[in-house]
Amino acid sequence: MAQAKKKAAAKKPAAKKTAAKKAAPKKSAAKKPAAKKVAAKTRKAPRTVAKKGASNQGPSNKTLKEMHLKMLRIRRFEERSGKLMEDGKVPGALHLYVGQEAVASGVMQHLTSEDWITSTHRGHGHLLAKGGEFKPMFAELFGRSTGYCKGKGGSMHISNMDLGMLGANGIVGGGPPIAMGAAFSNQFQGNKNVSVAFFGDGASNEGSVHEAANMAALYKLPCIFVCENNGYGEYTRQSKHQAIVDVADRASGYGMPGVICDGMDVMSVYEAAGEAIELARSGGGPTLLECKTYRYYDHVGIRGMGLNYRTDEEVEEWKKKDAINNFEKRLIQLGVMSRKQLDALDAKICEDIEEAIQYASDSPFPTPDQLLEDVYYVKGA
Ligand SMILES: Cc1ncc(C[n+]2csc(CCOP(=O)(O)OP(=O)(O)O)c2C)c(N)n1
Ligand SMILES: [Mg+2]
Repeated sequence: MAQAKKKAAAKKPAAKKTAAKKAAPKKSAAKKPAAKKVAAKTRKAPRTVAKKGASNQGPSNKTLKEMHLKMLRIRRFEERSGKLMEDGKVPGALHLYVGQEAVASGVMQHLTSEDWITSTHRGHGHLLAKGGEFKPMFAELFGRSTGYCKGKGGSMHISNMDLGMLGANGIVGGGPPIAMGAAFSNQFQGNKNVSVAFFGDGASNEGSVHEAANMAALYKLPCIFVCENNGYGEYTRQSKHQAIVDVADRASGYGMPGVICDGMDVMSVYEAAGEAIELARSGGGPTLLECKTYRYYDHVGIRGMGLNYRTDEEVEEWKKKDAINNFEKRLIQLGVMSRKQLDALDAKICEDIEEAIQYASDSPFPTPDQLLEDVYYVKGA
């Protein structure tokens, strides 16, 4: 049903769908306050709320285990990286992805290394879920020549073309136009690959995001716009930076389906992303997928509690929905993994991380003569 609605929406030309035209009569517009007009428009959006939990033909045990592994690798990598930053071992700022693991893991489960993604300033989780390895990731964070970008990208510009990761990005809203361009290239080449743009609720206000979404819908590009709505843009609550509650409501304005899913539930993300990616692969064009989620730590660094822009109670409430804890309970209930197996896996991940940190620490920094290698510059300029 949800699928049918979305497909119907995708078939209609964008111009016919715009609620703005229907709300045009000046008389009623003059009488109604602006807030009511917005509400009327959003009700007409081709938005669906993704169903919670598994469908009848649920994913295999292998898939469930892979998604769990992705989430746990991200959690442990991020917690350890945050501590290293606090200890002064990582130069610069780290934006941790802890709390949002279900989004990257549920989406990436449907992608291969041939599919492209663009990331954000909070990008470690995206790269790990796309197949990133601990050693070159820590090395990159440490600025070493064995890192994914030979130590010249760091946390906020980490990328790897072999894995289809077009880059984390220090420019908020910088990813979607790149993902849209990659989707254009896929369409032009006639392959079945898709690109996925991850961006935040804050970024959803950027002109670059609107422009990319507009073009993607116009050309029916195989591009999925995944908004990770964690309720804050830096230190500003969502209600203080945009007048809408659901970013997915903007989808109708672009001319694409909008879908909301529970970004704390990897199954919810997996299902919703699966439908959107399938639609894009089969030539049905883009989807705006909004994942409602939360970051446990501060905008930067590893401090989580006692912050002046959100309450500790709010953090505790979200932690009750923790994607990993709840999914582990489900895996045990389903008999997919035992507590003992889960603990052993956790210990192995932590061990691999320590080994990777040692590797990164022992790696050399790039030398001054390598300064201009692998970077774009115009000679003599
Ligand atoms: C173009 C641009 N404007 C402003 C900033 C400063 N800035 C860095 S992160 C951020 C907030 C982004 O919020 P959101 O997109 O919701 O991502 P989140 O941090 O919540 O993951 C801002 C405004 C920036 N880096 N780039
Ligand atoms: Mg945000």
